[in-house]
Amino acid sequence: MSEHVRTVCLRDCPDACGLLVEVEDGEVKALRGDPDHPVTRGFLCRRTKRDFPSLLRRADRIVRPRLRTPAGFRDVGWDEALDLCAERMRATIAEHGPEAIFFLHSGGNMGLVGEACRAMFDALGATGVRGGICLDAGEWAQVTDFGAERVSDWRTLDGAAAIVLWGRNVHTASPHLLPLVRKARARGAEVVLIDPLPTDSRALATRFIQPRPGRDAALALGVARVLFEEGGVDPAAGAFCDGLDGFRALAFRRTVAEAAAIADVPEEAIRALGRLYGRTRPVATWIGGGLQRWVDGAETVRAIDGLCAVAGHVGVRGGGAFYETPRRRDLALAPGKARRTIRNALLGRDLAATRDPPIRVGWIQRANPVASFPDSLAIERALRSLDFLVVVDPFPTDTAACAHLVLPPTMMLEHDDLVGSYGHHQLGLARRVVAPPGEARTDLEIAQGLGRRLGVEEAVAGDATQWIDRMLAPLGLRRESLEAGTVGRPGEQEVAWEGRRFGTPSGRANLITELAPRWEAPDTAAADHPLHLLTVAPIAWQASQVPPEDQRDLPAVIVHPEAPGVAGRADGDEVSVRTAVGALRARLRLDPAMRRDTAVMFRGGWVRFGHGVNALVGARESANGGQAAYFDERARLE
Ligand SMILES: Nc1nc2c(c(=O)[nH]1)N[C@H]1C(S)=C(S)[C@@H](COP(=O)(O)OP(=O)(O)OC[C@H]3O[C@@H](n4cnc5c(=O)[nH]c(N)nc54)[C@H](O)[C@@H]3O)O[C@H]1N2
Ligand SMILES: Nc1nc2c(c(=O)[nH]1)N[C@H]1C(S)=C(S)[C@@H](COP(=O)(O)OP(=O)(O)OC[C@H]3O[C@@H](n4cnc5c(=O)[nH]c(N)nc54)[C@H](O)[C@@H]3O)O[C@H]1N2
Ligand code: SF4
Ligand SMILES: [Mo]
Repeated sequence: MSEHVRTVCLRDCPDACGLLVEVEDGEVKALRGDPDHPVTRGFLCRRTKRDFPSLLRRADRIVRPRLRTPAGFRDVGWDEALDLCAERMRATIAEHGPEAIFFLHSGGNMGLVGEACRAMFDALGATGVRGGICLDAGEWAQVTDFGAERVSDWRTLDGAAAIVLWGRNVHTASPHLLPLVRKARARGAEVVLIDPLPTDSRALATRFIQPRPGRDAALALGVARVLFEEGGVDPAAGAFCDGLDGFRALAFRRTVAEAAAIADVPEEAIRALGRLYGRTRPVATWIGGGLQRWVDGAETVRAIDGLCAVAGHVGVRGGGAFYETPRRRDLALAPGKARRTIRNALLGRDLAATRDPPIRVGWIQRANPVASFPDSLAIERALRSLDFLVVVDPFPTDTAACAHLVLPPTMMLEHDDLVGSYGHHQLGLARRVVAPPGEARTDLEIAQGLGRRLGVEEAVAGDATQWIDRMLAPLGLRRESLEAGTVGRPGEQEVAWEGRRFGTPSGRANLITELAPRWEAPDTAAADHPLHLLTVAPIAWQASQVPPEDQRDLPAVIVHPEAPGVAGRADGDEVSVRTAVGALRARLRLDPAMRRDTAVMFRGGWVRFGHGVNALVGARESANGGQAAYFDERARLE
């Protein structure tokens, strides 16, 4: 007998789908998209629909606590494991103070209850992290420009006269936009894709602009200049924007031809985009995460925000500058704040260099920094030099390989939780649909087990149901209200910033008026490392949750057949990709649709299989927002 259970997807993805799970004999038989979910509308991506059930039952799944011994890892009971953790932490606190304990949590699972460990470590006084590896520069930009991050209901796209996918690879990163964009195009809307990479999203586009990576601010300001010159600025812009004169002056610092040269696109492409933004109403712009993974990333998003605002597309139905929306907004999260923080983007360096006290013990949960964070080999070295490292992960990842103790958590479909999307407005309830394998425990139970032993159990008290009710209370919702399906956040505006009333102190959009782009400095990297190295998300896998069998061959590096370093080599040849921080063997793939100055590799692979692309990526932070500037990396082929 099979039954069908309604739940939500907890993977790190803006779509936050509604799932219908078919369960038979206690096993997940099939996953389907919830037809009643307003964004999911009955379909799922492949990485979850096809591959997630097998991930749950993978042979290498860790199902019991594992302790490192001189002879290798051995299974231990939970009591022994947690007693040992508590003993090591107490000893560290006694010798150095609680800040010598470091705590890291990332996006392996987006369930909010499972973040309980954060409250426990905050109560303890441990060191946390600041800045981010994901979308933080763009977050900083949108908060600066509009006072907060907001997106309109995706269904308002039915009113868009044009859609600009600015650095957003819809196919890979948010597939539930696809039907909306296709529908808009079918009724005659223009669809523009702006991406240095010839992604699959090209098939959606009526126009494709392929700029030099990292130069989108120049492109946006060139378009803004065309708007000012040709009367495309909203006549009321002065009433709903602060800094209009300064933004105009910034746009006029370069001619359109100069902007085109900086972005390496035809001048006519900028002029045509200026006419689109100036004459077509409304335009919905979807800003991708990729273009903010640069040192100038926040300024790039600000320039695009400014362009969308002055043209009058923000705050109207069918338009908008869509980026993300805070997934935890208005929920009563456990109180607490890390007493000290180190930088996510410079994790390896900060782990090793922090003093008074130094970091001696680490706890890593729902994160695989050795595969996923920049300069990953420096992180690996720093983790291996700790006195004691605990990693809570269902798989023997590169990070788990550095641990003294690995604790097995339940995964999505194995525990109850609450999720808020960072792409749209729905809040959903995740359910325990199947029993976890072996002795896996929920992230909440693991935090509670340690909290009890360290005298901070208050910070993590209550079962998942109580946590969910408490978090929902400020919204006037209870867990039961979400049982029949996801619900839209109460009070959320269907049209973000409707009526052009923004969340800034003045209530007006705050336009960027200063920009000191690094591209104006001499390009010293170019001679040695002529290629921009973009390490982007693969369509087939979620971040670093990549099974070993998919990492048997060398990782691919895709370049133009006439890119520097290709001469004399053929598709399929082995090459070495070298950057200022490392080198990796790779399989050459030639694609004439690539720019000649750009190479692409896929993120997520593991160091131990020779797929750890972040061994090639230097650690640097964006000038604003503390974002890891992964894409500000140069490479050469050898
Ligand atoms: N070069 C390069 N690197 C990047 C990026 C890039 O563009 N380029 N993008 C970055 C971005 S946007 C992100 S968000 C990060 C993602 O990188 P990570 O934050 O490392 O995310 P994942 O690999 O999805 O998950 C981390 C771990 O959580 C584990 N996990 C899964 N479910 C659970 C659970 O329920 N409980 C616990 N405790 N663990 C679980 C998984 O097995 C995995 O090992 O990667 C970043 N890395
Ligand atoms: N299949 C799959 N889907 C995922 C993930 C995954 O691992 N696999 N990860 C999820 C995560 S963690 C996140 S944060 C979200 C968002 O994931 P993101 O990685 O933020 O995805 P995009 O928003 O599509 O941004 C990536 C695009 O930015 C482009 N780009 C890079 N640099 C530039 C530039 O300088 N200019 C312009 N115009 N474009 C540039 C890249 O070429 C790429 O096409 O997606 C989620 N979706
Ligand atoms: S990973 Fe994203 S697209 Fe795939 S099922 Fe989950 S929420 Fe939906
Ligand atoms: Mo992310």
